[in-house]
Amino acid sequence: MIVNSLSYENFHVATNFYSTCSVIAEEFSRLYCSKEKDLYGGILGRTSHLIKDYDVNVRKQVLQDCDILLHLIWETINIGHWKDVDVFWRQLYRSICFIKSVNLSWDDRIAEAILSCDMGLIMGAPFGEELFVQELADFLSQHVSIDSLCETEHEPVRKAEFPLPFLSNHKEIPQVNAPSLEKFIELLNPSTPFIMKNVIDHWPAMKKWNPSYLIQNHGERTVPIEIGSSYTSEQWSQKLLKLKDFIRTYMLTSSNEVAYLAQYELFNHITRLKEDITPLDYCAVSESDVVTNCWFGPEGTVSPLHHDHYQNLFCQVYGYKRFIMFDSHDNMHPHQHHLLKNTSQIDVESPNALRDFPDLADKTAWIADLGPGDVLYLPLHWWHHVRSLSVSFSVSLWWKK
Ligand SMILES: O=C(O)CCC(=O)C(=O)O
Repeated sequence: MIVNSLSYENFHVATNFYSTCSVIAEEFSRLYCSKEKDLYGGILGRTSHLIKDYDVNVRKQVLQDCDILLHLIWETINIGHWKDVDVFWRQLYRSICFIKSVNLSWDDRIAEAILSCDMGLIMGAPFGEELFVQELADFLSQHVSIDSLCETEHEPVRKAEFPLPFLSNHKEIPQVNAPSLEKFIELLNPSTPFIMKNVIDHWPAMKKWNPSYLIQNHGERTVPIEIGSSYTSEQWSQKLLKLKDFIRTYMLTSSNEVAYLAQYELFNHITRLKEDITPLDYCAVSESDVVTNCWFGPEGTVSPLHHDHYQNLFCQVYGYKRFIMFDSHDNMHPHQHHLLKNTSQIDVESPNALRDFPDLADKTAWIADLGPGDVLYLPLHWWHHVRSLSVSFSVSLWWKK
């Protein structure tokens, strides 16, 4: 049992998680009994009862109940369109994953317990649990031993030589050293990109985040990974992978496939990582909550030319990336399909780009090669094509003004 090998303080933490489970199961069983009066309410009622009794012998039964419920809910949440699924099912899914995880951890099945939390975080929805699931996963992943192989030794990252595409007009991006907030607001005025230096150098992430650190500290965590050279390609797919397997397969060994942890709110999932960054004062200008996404992948990831409905402060923490950008007013021939309306049909790296889209010759490509510590300001709706020139970890801060 994990608690036997841990301190009193951790025993206390684990016990708290356990009693929280009983409250959650009871609450859901009450909701279900009134909402559907069916199987779910019945099983949950029994689960909450079993948890309350807090008897080692009932854990097997609780785990069985959890598996039955997860199986049933899985079917419900995966039928039809994801957006049409009542959030209630996803909340229930996350809460059962939590209960299952606590029970597994009491049996010292730590890797399975972490996986259960992660499944709840990825497929489920928050149920007002104030980060219980994230905390449990963080707590457990500090007590799981990751086999430390020599391959995880950290080596300095090198930037690949990648030829610039043949585009008629290039423009270098201006650089500015750690501007004050007032200066930053002034710089926003022409609505053109610029790079800020020395604004994130103090982030602990700048020293910590590298493949070896991430394997050793968060390797057991499961995350959604995109497979394929770009989201517009036909072979594109998604899978759930443990961070250690993602890194080992796609970054530490050569692979024919490109895989990318792309545009993912990783800090809502692995909350401990959030301690490694500090919010930027510049985001104070935002009129709504800042959306923080992580982008982690090997050399060769490509985000095809597209634009977003946000202003962006793109923070390059580890490795190198190349941005090729065009003004928001340029017609970059977006796809017709409503799902790809923000994505251009132009592959700016293709040798045929100018032949296929001759008006590209009239447009200016703003090019920025970002390295560790660089923060790029990318204005609202500016088109951008992004390629990683090494293993790379970036954090984008999307905001509105
Ligand atoms: O880094 C990337 O691959 C794409 C980044 C991006 O599109 C964004 O931050 O909006």
